[in-house]
Order: sequence, then structure tokens, then C-alpha cells
Amino acid sequence: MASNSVIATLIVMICVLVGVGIGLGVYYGVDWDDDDGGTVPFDGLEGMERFDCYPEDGGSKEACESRGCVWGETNVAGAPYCYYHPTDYGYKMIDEPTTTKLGWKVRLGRKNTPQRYGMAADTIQIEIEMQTDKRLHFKITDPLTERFEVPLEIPKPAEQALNPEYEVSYTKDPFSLQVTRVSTNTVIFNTSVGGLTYEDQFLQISTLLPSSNIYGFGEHNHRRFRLDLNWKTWGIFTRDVAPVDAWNLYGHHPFYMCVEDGGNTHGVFLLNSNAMDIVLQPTPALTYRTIGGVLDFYIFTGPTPEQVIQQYGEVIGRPVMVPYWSLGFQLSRWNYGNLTRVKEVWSSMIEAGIPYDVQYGDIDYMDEKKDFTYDKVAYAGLPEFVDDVHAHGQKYIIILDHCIKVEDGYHAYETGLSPNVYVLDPQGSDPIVGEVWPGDSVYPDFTNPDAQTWWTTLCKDFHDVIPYDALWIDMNEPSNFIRGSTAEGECLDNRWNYPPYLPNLLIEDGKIFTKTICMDAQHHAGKHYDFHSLYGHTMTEMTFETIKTVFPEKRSLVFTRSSFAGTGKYGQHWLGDNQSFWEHIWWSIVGMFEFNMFGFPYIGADICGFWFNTTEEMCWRWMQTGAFYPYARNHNGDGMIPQHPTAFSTEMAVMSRDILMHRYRMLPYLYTLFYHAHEDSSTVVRPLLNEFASDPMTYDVDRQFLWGPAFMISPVLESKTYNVEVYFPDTRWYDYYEGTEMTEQRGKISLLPAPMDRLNLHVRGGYVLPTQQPANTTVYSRLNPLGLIVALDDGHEAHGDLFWDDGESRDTYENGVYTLLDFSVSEGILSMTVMVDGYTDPNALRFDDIVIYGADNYVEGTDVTITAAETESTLPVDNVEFDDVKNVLKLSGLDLDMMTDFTIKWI
Ligand code: MIG
Repeated sequence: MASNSVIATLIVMICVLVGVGIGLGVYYGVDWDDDDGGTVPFDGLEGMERFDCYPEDGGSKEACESRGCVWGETNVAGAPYCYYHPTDYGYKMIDEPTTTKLGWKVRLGRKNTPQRYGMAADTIQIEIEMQTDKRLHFKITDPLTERFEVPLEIPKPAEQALNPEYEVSYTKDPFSLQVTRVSTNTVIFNTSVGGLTYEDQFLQISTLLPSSNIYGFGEHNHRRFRLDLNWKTWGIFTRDVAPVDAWNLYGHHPFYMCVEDGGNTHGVFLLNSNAMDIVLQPTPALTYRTIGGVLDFYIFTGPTPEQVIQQYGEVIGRPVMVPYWSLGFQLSRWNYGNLTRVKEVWSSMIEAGIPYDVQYGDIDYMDEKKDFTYDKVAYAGLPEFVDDVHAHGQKYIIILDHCIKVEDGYHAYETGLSPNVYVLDPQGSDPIVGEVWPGDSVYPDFTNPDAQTWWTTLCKDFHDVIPYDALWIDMNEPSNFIRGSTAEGECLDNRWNYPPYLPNLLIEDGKIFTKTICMDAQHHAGKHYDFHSLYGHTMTEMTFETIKTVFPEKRSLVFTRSSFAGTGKYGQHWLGDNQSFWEHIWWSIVGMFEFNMFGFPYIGADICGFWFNTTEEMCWRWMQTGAFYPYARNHNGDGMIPQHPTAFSTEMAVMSRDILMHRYRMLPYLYTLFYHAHEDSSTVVRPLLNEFASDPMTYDVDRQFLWGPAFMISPVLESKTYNVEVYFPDTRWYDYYEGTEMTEQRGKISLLPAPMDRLNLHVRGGYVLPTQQPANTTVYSRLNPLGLIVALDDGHEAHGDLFWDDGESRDTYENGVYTLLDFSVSEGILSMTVMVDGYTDPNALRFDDIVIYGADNYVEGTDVTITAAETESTLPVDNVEFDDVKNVLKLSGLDLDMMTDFTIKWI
């Protein structure tokens, strides 16, 4: 492979490795000095191997060399002219490693290179921890200066890993680190390319990558799932901006996953909240440049993509369990105008019989856009309406903005003044004032413990007014319509507001406080400079605590626009202010993949698009796709034409109803996936590569998606298109609707018909998927009989499970108040086993029908029998239908108690 030979050349060119095993692993010392005290001659690097030493504008030979870097033109498109000398720039070991409980540490001294922006650390320390067999941690700190560290609680084992899947080695001068996957000898992290920099406001480290299959980093609109390594720089720093171009967006997620040649996968997380660049280059390699904090890395060895994500989840926290009702369809828009209009839309949905669980109130319900108020004119009667919504088995969710209007007599504002719970100005005396929807506003400081009681009281009191079911917290990047503050001059001229290096962020005039508050604003826990990207995270965490008080018994949700690594432990996310353009439907799939990696399995985009007007055709296809977003919400921007499912033709309403009925039928399967996500961070929306990592064909597939391992959705993403290209990895697949096996299509890309009324859905052989007869809300669907789709694999086997609880009590998994059923098929026998029986549904739920796909081992006419495991009594199944062309065996009218083990035999 080209990439390997580049790495090899590079290593040969710059390295003379001498093994010095010292008992802590395999170590290498590099002797760059020749015997006469000179250095090894350096002939320059071609292009691909170069790491940019002058990312700013205005590079020149002189400016470059004054940084201690090398200048040289190159024909390699995209490669920098100014680059790091691979051996002269960086740090070297200044003493021998010392053993620690979990690994070792060593001090590094800065090599003799000019300071870049000043305040370089002359001595730094790297500490390596072999935390688990699959998790390596290393952290580079400045032992002499206390630096900001993200206050995230991360579990740390007491003992060093016994049989790590990785091996750590290093070079001494310059210091570099190599992490190798032991089983294949693949070097998964390798900093031997130079450029390590550790200054107060500029920290940089580069690594070679073992392949070009890189996924992750966020929040961005990457457009494609597999990242483009052609010299791309992605900024990370939370920002209020629509997900359209290549900018930093609402969330901060410095995590990626790399699929190595052969399919082993590893992941890397940099725990750092400061503004940063992620520089991708075709070497393949990547560089982190951050303007604060420390270099705190976690490497996960998988080896499957799902395991990587699970291991990452162990570090940042498992996703919170969602209530069952949140799996229903949801409707929202910004600015219905008034409550009468909301009621019209609501009634039309109910009349059309469209499954519909949740209605939203956006900022137009508020009185002058103030949190904890409602407009008593346009929304007169809102409390009664919410009661009515509840009486229909539905829920109502309200938005809250992060900002509090500065206004005398406004209780939310005034109660936050003593104790003061707001982010303070740089002097630390008064709240910093910005401008948001209600006008001049202050910013609650969610790092201040005093803010908790204040916020909870407001939310609880308001719940007494509007009995909402969950909270939607918006604008918490935190957004500001002016730059910095209302104070003259926006923000003070200092190194926080004007840091010497600016990552590639969406900002105006070099002002990092664009669309937000000043970087030297003071939080209880520190400077906004460090806490900016943690604002949404801390707001979500506090709001999560709040809803525990508002709903002591029940699960609720906190939808947050801004997030950090680990926010999924407390809240959910939507993909922000997308646009009603066709390509946004595609991009939403990529966004869902990425947020599933980041620990937000509950994710979706605004169905039919937020900004701009949709068309019926686009909205039609989007309703089909969105019917299978975990978070299925049709949400619309202010002033856009109506786009709820009944806003168009009768055909559109009927199609929406039908496709949502299929969603509701699959909810037991979806809910079970959420249980798995909560339990071990498994993804819910899954790219094919997570299931077929050894099949390179899957690496670029981002126009079709899976629910868990077994249910594939392949939507149409373009106008006037009536077929869809689908890749079926080499295993058995069945058409979801008919059970027809995709025999011809197996292992290939095929063009499947997709007329307007068809969304292509397929079931993967080898799985049992629990279903339930649908209804118009989950309250009613939960009363209906259950069913199973059994899809057999080549060996006529299949497995699956069902997680069931009351759908809304808190911590049912933790408290064991749930039921877990296991389904297993082999040799023509399906066994259902109750694994956990902690919850008996009051409606005595029963399995009614079971459909078996791929039952070519059934001989027509053979009796199908059911045996109750307890009594061993065997009965024939009366209603058996077999389609010998499709090999579909249908059993109906079964009436099997879900709490009693049984087997069904058909051969
Ligand atoms: O500046 O509350 O992303 O969903 O409808 C726009 C109004 C403010 C942005 C959210 C969007 C919401 C809108 N909000």
C-alpha cells in the first residue's frame, strides 16, 4: 500500500532505532548526533511527509526559518512550504522513565528551537497508563505550571493491564511515541514525525495513521462519513451556526476511529476543551493543535468498531436511557403564530391517523422570548392545551434558551442575582451582558453549584404552569448576537480574547469571541476560554439533575444543541438548523453515524429541513428517511411554508401514516437497541462498516444505515429518483415487507426499485427482531400484541432479544425492574427464554405472530408445534402459512405469554 511505503520511507529517512529494553516494554533510543557532535544531514522532505509549521497566512522563508522550521517549495498539491524538521524540533527525554502504578512517566526537555508564540514549557512530562487491555492513556503535562484540565470524571483502574493488546515504545531524542497493535504489529499511533510543541497557548502533536479510513471528529458537517484526508483542517470549538459548510458547529468532540488494513479498528480521544484544529493529510497523518489545556489522550484498541465505541463510552459515560414515548413521531416548528394554529395542526394529524407522540413549543410560546413565561395572548390556554395533549396519550416539550433577559421585575433574572449565578465579566464583579432573543441577557453559569437550585426551582415552578414532559435547551454554545459583550470595545485586548494562534474557526476579524461572550469572562470554575465548549455540557448536566426533581419517578429528556464528549450521559441531541435541500437528507445520515460514535444514539435531523422552504416531493422522501431517525421530529424554521405531514396532499398524509406505522411496528426492536446503548454504548444507528469491518466495500457507505446489527434503511436522497443503489454485504438479506431473499444482490451493489410509495427496508439473516402491532401513539401501541421477525442465516440460525419495562420509570435497568427475553433459532427450533423477569406488563402482553424469513428448511405440510417449557405440553400451531417461492413461514394467532419460556418447532 502506498501509505505504508510512505511511512516506511519516512522512518528509514529519519530514524535509526536502537532497542534499549528496560523492562517496561520495548523502548528505542535514537541517536541523532553523529560521533563528532554534528547532526545527521537532512535532505528535506518531499511533501506528503511534511507537517505544516506555518498554518497562518503570510508564510515566507524568513518567517518560517525564524520558527526553526524548514522552507522548501514542493509540487505536491496541498503540502506546506514551511514544515517541521522531523528531528530538530520538539522535545527529548532528559531522564530515564520511572515506573508508576499503571505504567511509567518521564520528563522531556525542549529542544533548542525558537519559541513559537511564547511561554513555551521547557520541561514537560509524559505519563503512560496501561489502564486496561484495550485502553491506553497518556497525558502530557507541564510539571511546573498548573494548567487547565477538563473536569470530567473518568474511571481509572487500580491495577495496570495484564495483557494489553498494545505495546508502547518511544524514541529518546527527539522524543516520540509509538503504539503498536500487538496482534498485527500495526503501528496505530506514531508521533515520530516531529513538531511536538508545548506552549501556554499552543500545543501541538502529530501522528501517522495506519490507514486512510478515518471517521469522527465533531461537530462538523463533514458531508461524507469517511473523512477526506486531502489536507483538510477542521476547527473544533462550539459555535452557533447552521450545519452547511466546513466550519466548527455546536458540539466539541475530539474523537476519531480508524479502520486499519484488514478491519481491526482503534479509536483515539483527546480530552481537551480548548479551541483546536484537526489537520488531516494524505500521508496519512493527522495533527492536533490546541490553544490550551493539556494533551490528554485515550487510545482504544477495539478491535471491532462497535467495541471501540463501547470502550470510548466507558471513559466518557454511557448514554442515558430514553423513555419509550420518545421513540414516537414528533412535531415542531418555530413560530406557529398562535395556539389556534397549533391546535389546527395537531387535530389534522390526529384526524389523518398519523402516529404522533410529541408536540413542541418553540420560543414563540414565550412572552417576549423570556424563559419561564408564556405568551398569554397568542398562547392563551396553553396549559389546558397541554392537558388535552396528555389526554390523547401524547407529550409536550418546551424549549428553554440559555439566556436570561436583563429586566427589573423579571423573576428569573432577579432570583439569579443573589447568590449570583451568572457568568461574570472579566473583573469578576458583574454578570457579563450579551444580546440574545429577549434582548440584553445574562448567561447562567452552569459550573456554579448555586445555579442548580435556582435553575431547578425555575423549571419546577414553570412545570406547575405548563406541565411539559421534557426540556429542549437551545443556543447554549453559548450564543450571543453581538460579539463579546455589550461593554464598549466588545472584549478586552488580552491574550484570552486575542490568543496568539487562532485555529480554523468560523469567526470575524480574528475575534474568537464572535457570536459568543468574551473569553476572559469568569465562570465559577474558570475562564470562559477553557469553559466555552463546556457550556452546553454543564447546562445539560444541570438540567438533567433538574428534571430528576421535576419528574422524580419518570424518565424525561434534555435535548441540547451544544454538547461535549460525554454529554450523552445526560441528554440528547438533534443535528441543528439544517436546510430544506436534498443533500441535507444525505448529510443527516453521516451526522447520525458520528453522533452515535460520540455517545448520542438518540439523534436525528429536522425532518423536511429547517431553513428554506421544502417541496412536497422532498418532504415526502424526508419523511420516509426520518421515519427511521431514532429522533424522528419534523421541525421547521420561522417563516417557512408548513411542512407537517398533513400540510400537503392526502397522498402525503397517507404515506406518512403508513411509513410511521412501520416504524411503530419496529419500536420493540429499537427500544432494545437503546437498552444496549445504555448498557454498553453500542450504537443504534450503525454504519455498515461497524458490522462488516473486514469488507472494504463498506468503508464508504453512508447513504444507507442500519438500526443495530440487523435492520437496514436505504432511502432515496435525490429528486425525481425512483430507484436506489444499495450495497448488501455478503450474507443473507431479506426484503422487510415481503420476506423475499435478496439472493442476486448479495455481496453486491444493486439498483432497487424505489417508487414514491416505497422505502427500501431489509432485514439481515441471523437475527430475530421483536415487533408490536402499531397504533397512533406509543401509549396505545404498547398495549398491542407482540410479534417476531425471524430472519435465518446460511446455517438457518438466528438470535435476538427484547428489553421491556414500563417505558418511563427511572433506572429500571439499574434497579432490575425490566424483562429481558432471549430468542435463539437453530435446526428449525425457535426458543424464547426469559432471562430477566423483573417487569410483568400489566397488559399481559403476548406474542401473536411470528414470521420466519429464509425458511427453506421447512417442508410444506409439516406440523408446526409449540412447547411450553414449564409444562412440556406441546400443541400444534393452527394458523400456518407457507410461501414456497419466498420461503416465508407465517405463524399467527399464537397467543404466547411473553413471560413464559417456549419453543416453536417447524422441522
Ligand atoms: O436562532 O428557537 O436550532 O431548532 O427552532 C434560532 C428557535 C433559535 C435554533 C434552534 C431551532 C429553533 C430556533 N433556535
